[in-house]
Amino acid sequence: MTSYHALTEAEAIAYARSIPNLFAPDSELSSREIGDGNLNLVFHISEPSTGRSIILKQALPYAKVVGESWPLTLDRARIESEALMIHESLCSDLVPHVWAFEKELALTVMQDLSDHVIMRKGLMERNRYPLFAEHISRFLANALFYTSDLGRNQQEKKESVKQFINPELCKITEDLIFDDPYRNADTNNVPPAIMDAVEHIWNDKELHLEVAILRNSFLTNAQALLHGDLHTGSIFIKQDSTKVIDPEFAFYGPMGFDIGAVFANLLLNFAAQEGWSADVHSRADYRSYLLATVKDIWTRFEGEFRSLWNRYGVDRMSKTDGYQDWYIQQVLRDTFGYAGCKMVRRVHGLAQVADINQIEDESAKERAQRISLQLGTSLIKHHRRAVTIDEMLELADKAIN
Ligand code: SR1
Ligand code: MG
Repeated sequence: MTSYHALTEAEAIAYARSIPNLFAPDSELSSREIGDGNLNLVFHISEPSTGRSIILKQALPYAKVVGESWPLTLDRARIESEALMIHESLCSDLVPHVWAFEKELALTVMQDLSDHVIMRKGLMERNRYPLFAEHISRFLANALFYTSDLGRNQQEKKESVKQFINPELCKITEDLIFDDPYRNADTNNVPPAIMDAVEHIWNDKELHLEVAILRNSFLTNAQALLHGDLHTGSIFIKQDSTKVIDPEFAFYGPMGFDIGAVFANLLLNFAAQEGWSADVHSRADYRSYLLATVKDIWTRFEGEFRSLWNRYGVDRMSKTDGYQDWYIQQVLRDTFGYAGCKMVRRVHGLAQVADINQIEDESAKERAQRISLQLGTSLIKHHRRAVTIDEMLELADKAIN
């Protein structure tokens, strides 16, 4: 058995060659390390003679974004490959296929999606994806319903909760999303121009209470198997296809955390529009598209989730009159709150977003940061009162006016 070490490109090629039925044993293969995320090595292996290609993703024993001083469990590679396989069993067209997982090397062999782009990049180029709302709402409804106590035998679900205990990756979220942005933490990366707004957040006790409530639910509410990091950098997209990747943060938590992550990242792009187009009409138009997408996703998610519940619900008590409406309302409220937390952490926390940070004009960047903080904090403060998705769109409109 090969003991763990970070693969070189030559070793990645040798490993790819050893996988049965993928490449001819003597064929020419080339490898490029293309990982641009915060945590892993990603090798793109291709066979020029046939055009065939695969991805080898290897977890590093530390967080690449910080360096070797931040050790990180390799078990996240197992979690990721097992979550991908569950997602594939529930919505096979919306995730990459996993061919193999090598535990010792923390290495997953999966479908190459280079014909797609990372959605964050696509949104920064202001592309539109007409099928995205249908795709992501179907992914969310199926992945969340069938792994919850509504769609699954409750004892089997508990076994699955055990399988996805993910303490180290959850700790990253507990700190970077639900703690550090609300105090003067060393991990923060505060843009000097908005120090006043950030200090306001550090001193806002009403806000801290709402964040503590959301953090409590993240810590304790094992509602469904979450992707756990469903931002637009975890989505590969093209006009007719969407693929959800990278579920290494997967664990059982509150459904609204995943839905909120998608909305937060659409809204961060919404906030950044003044940095990406000088034309008032065109950015207003793209902002309307982003808000319409948020509404479309929620509406479709709710419809699909209710329909799965009505057709395939396994729990007698969940059929009690009024329970489904109450449940969906709680998910919506969580979605508001987590969307807000996920916006705030991307402005002055450790890991930020290119939608904002790559804006060249300093005043447009500052405006994007301020809009994101304004909208993020208002979503958090409003979350326990939210009744319809339209309120999210209204808060977004208010933040830019
Ligand atoms: C140390 S990891 C920083 C961030 O990158 C991941 O994508 C997660 O969002 C995490 O919080
Ligand atoms: Mg990731």
